[in-house]
Amino acid sequence: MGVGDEQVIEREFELARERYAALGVDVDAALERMGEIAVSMHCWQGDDVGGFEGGSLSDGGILATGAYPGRARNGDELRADIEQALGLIPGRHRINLHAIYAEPDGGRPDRDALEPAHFARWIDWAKQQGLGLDFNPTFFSHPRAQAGFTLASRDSGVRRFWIEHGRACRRIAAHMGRELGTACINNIWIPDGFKDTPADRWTPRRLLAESLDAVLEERLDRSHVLDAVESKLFGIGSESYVVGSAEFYLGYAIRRNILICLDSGHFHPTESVADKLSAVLVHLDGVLLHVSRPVRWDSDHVVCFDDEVRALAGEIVRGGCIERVHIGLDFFDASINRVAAWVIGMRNLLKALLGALLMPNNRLIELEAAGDFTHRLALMEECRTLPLGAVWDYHCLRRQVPPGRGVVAGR
Ligand code: RNT
Ligand code: ZN
Repeated sequence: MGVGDEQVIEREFELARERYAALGVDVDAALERMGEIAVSMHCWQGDDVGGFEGGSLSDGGILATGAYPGRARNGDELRADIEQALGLIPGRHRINLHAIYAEPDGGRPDRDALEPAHFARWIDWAKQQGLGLDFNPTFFSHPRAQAGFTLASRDSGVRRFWIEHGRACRRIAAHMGRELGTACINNIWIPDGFKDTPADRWTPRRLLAESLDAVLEERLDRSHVLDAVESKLFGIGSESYVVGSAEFYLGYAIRRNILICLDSGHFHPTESVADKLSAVLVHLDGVLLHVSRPVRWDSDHVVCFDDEVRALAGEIVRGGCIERVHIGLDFFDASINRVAAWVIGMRNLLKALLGALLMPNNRLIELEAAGDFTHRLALMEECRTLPLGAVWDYHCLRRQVPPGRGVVAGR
């Protein structure tokens, strides 16, 4: 990127600004708002959801495929890779951790014995980098998850172990939130389910509700930790029945006034997660998003700048709910450069948000309210080819990260 390139980007930006202004869109205001958006980048893309426990790969319906070299093998490597990715992503963001990324000094505490101190390196690093942290208990990749059931297990010993893990993780998350001065979201996803048709769909769900109540029993300050529960349609080994289904967790989240986590890979392929925001936010204070890209099934591909992601961004912006929607990414692709996977996914999501901020949203809503659906469609379609790329490149330039042409240059 030379000075000449920068001048071209600035010229293109000026033209784009005029084009948007003609539609009543304030580009400067949109760029200002972009500076306030923090997306939670998932650490697990950096090592194929491996973690640092040294155990075997996931046993819980999670699988990263591919053999691209360079998987991070420890905390220092993972943090260095994250730093490299963040250096190519405009804005100030958050990092989403899992319990398997603990770094205890000597010894290997089991999951039920994890403590805030085991995450001291992450917390110190986050402070130094000015990053918020989010957290997840890890209910998979463990001998006690191998039978396919954790919090909903019929075995009370297994259940108790995972309840203790859940409790420990909430305390760790609250500690992170307190230390970093920004609430840490603690998201619960469990793999529990049946491969084949169950005879009793009721008992596991009753047990899960009881276990969750036990996990959430301790009162913790909501300015430090926010609890979330994540549903799923099916997974590997839970093709016929998932205990924590969408209805189960939506009901639970409403009853307990916690967040629901909507993962864009966890619904029927024709369902729109964008449509769900306005439905659940009527009843809940907030939502956690796991933005992902399903391909035929929940295959966790890198987020693309596709219609689904753009629709999601459009709903967040037009709904004026950006403060209530906590945005995180969730994908793991081991077949391409892992740092690039983060960069591409994060940039696509941010670009979609910028695109949504640059829509003539008030005009569209007015047209709809006036019953002018013809004009609404015409304007929506016209917006698809507005010069978003020019504004995006300028945004990147101002935030001191490579613009689009800079990211792919040299290859
Ligand atoms: C699994 C869920 C869950 C995980 C991460 C690693 O289907 O999407 O969010 O991907 O916690
Ligand atoms: Zn997820």
